[in-house]
Amino acid sequence: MTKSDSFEALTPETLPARLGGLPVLTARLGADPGAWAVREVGDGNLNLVFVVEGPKGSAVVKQALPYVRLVGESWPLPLKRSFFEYHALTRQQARAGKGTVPEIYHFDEAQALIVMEYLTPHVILRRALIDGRKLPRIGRDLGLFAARTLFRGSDLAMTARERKQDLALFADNVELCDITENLVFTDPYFEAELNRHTPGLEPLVAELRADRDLKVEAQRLKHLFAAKAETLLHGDLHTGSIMATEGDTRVIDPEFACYGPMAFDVGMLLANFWMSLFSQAGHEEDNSREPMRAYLLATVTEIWAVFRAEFSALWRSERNGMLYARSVFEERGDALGAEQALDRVLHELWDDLLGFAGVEIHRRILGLAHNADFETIADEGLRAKCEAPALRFGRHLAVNRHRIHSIEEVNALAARIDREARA
Ligand code: SR1
Ligand code: MG
Repeated sequence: MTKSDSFEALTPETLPARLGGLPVLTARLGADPGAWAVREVGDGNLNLVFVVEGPKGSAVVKQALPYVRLVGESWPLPLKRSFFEYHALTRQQARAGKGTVPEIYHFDEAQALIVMEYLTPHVILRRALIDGRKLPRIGRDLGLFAARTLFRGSDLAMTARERKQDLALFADNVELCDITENLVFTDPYFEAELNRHTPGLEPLVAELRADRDLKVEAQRLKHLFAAKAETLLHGDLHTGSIMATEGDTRVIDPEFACYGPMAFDVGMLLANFWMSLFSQAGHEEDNSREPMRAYLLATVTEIWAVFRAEFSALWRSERNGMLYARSVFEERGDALGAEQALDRVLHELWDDLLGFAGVEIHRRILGLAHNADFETIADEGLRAKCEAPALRFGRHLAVNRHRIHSIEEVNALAARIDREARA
């Protein structure tokens, strides 16, 4: 990690001269920066992303901007988010394993930039799902990633001192947490200034914003997100934060990392697969997306099954932290007690992830930051027809989360609501 001069945003033209002296880059790309080809490829809401290719190899340079790219300079955002992203990536790699996130080559705190592996021929998972591509590994890889990062970043695995020190480090990621707190849990449920929705949804939007049970549940979930500092979250684990090929899955972009409830990451992740399901009709020609729908639901089932199995295995083998101490259970001959406690923890996680999934769906359709699954449906009438059942499904999850018992039940409901909307 190095510090250099005061912040200045890179451009494709200035990058070779400004970073040409970095040994990590010259070693990887070639010694002559004049021979590097640079292109800016950032299509997210916040940052600059450059792909740099030289005679010997390639790298990505990601740089934070002092404002929200999606909105402009009127919404300032601190550069320190790249510090949290860098630290989250190092922890995720340690907890989930090498090859689950991009390899980090260099971090410059003052320039808010991270130099990392260029993932190629990877594609953003969301884009692949829009295109109807079925990537066979993602269910297993994402279930493992979530279980390992969430378990190993919590008091189940860490000592109290270790976790509290880490909690203190990430507690300063205030502004990005604030974005999540407002954009996910609050803005969708009233006429917030930056909200927008597809024309035609007005009656349903009004119904949802007048729905007291939904509003109370969304605020209970916000309370949980803000108050339950259970583990280090990725914080923005949607299908746009995943790059994949047929044989490899990488999780990127953890700048929203903060301590929060385990269920948040899992809920956001599953919500994005369900949204993909509801959006398929907008990308379909001649009923061709039926196998894709089956694949999406099977992937949801697999993520949850792999997550549960891995979390349970870690509970049995690596539960050496402050919580649910072995001295109370196994070491007293009460292994069954530890299993009972595991069931309770998983049950609570399940209830909460459904709620987080519900509000994530709402905010991607009603709030500021929409997702490409729906946004790329050019015909607004068709888009609204895809979004409306997703909104109803999200409402059902958020309000009824304590009364839903299995992933099969949720998937069957999603499939039915989607089918009926297309009939
Ligand atoms: C102003 S940032 C909007 C959204 O983009 C990011 O990807 C996060 O999802 C955030 O909520
Ligand atoms: Mg992002």
